[in-house]
Amino acid sequence: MESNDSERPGGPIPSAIKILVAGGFGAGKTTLVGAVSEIAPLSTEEVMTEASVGVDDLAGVEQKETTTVALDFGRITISDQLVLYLFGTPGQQRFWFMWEELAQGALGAVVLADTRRLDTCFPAVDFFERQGVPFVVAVNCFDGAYRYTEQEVTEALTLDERVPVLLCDARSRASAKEVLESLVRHVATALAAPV
Ligand SMILES: Nc1nc2c(ncn2[C@@H]2O[C@H](COP(=O)(O)OP(=O)(O)OP(=O)(O)O)[C@@H](O)[C@H]2O)c(=O)[nH]1
Ligand SMILES: [Mg+2]
Repeated sequence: MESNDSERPGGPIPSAIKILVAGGFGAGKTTLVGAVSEIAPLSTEEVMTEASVGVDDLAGVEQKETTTVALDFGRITISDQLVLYLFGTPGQQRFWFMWEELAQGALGAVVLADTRRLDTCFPAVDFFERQGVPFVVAVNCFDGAYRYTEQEVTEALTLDERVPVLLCDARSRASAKEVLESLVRHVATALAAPV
């Protein structure tokens, strides 16, 4: 018997896609995944101890007490047809070797930029450009930090003009959802017209 998805009780099964949330150390990746996830987010936070002094670059984020050592995981339903599985990457350089593995099968990425230390997202931008994974840059506007315009960020990071840049607040579900919706549109455009 032929099965028809749209006749399934509860409607069609949504497509699930994998999205990475990357960026520099302390940019707010774990915060964003936690703010937007509709399931209790999985996180792998460890307390930073004195052993990390001289290893982890805490300049600009001196208040930070924990750090992601493996990944963050969350889920968000965008529509009846689309569910995103979010994988937050660890930001510290000593864990970058995991990015390649986490990127397997990812259709898109959010590069979270820190307004206090914009340069720390360069490696993530570089990584996705090299992997050919479409990404958006979301600038997490920390309180009291300089407010860049989208154009300034595009220029500072020498981004392709087509890469969407958004200002966001990683603590806000609505703001984080907007970032992800923008990414979904960008991925759809990139899939329709690959460069
Ligand atoms: N004021 C402010 N604080 C924020 C914002 N986003 C995150 N934070 C705080 O900044 C700190 C670091 O955030 P995390 O989400 O742990 O950063 P991360 O990018 O996951 O860090 P790593 O995994 O260690 O690379 C936390 O204490 C957050 O509460 C923001 O938009 N504004
Ligand atoms: Mg984290």
